[in-house]
Amino acid sequence: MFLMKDIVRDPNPVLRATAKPVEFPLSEENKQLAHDLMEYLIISQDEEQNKIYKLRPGVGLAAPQVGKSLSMTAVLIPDENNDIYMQEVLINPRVVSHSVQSAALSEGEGCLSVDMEHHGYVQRHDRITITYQTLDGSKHKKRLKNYPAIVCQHEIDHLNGILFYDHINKDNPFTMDEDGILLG
Ligand code: UDB
Ligand code: ZN
Repeated sequence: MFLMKDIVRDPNPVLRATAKPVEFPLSEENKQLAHDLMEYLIISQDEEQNKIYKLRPGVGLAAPQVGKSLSMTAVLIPDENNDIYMQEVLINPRVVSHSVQSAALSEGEGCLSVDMEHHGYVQRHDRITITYQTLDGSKHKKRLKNYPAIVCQHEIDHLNGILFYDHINKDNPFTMDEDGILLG
């Protein structure tokens, strides 16, 4: 299992590399990686277990964040009732289309790999369509909006060497597009 010490921190160059596509059938090593990424999220969101292992509760964790430059990310996204909205290991994910309308979390963003705080609105697309593969190699297409769309954009950015603060306007961190919406 992954612990906080295994999570690579900015400015490690692996966080700025373009992740390699994952090939199918999945190697045993990559199956284990997929399992371990999701395991981190599950344990980190469990109030008893995250205390024991001192894990920071995460909604997404991408392979480059554990030092593997591979196009794979796990997401475990709760809904308003704290039920599971989306639990998936996304392999070779891509944003294939997106809304013109932008969105940002009103509280800004953080990252398990970024220890420094960066205040400001992280402007993203409010709605996206992604394609990805799952563990068995099957191909999927999914439409996402609002918070789940933000999380998936943050994670897919990791596979392209992009960190959340790259999207914050340097001169005016709290600017938003004309018709952009604030979430949360
Ligand atoms: C997070 N957590 O996981 F709904 F368990 C952030 C951190 C950086 C503050 C740990 C988070 O948003 N909290 C959260 C929300 C829940 C349930 C829960 C925890 N990430 C993931 C990350 O760094 N992935 O690379 C940062 C988020 C900022 C916007 C989307 C992802
Ligand atoms: Zn992150």
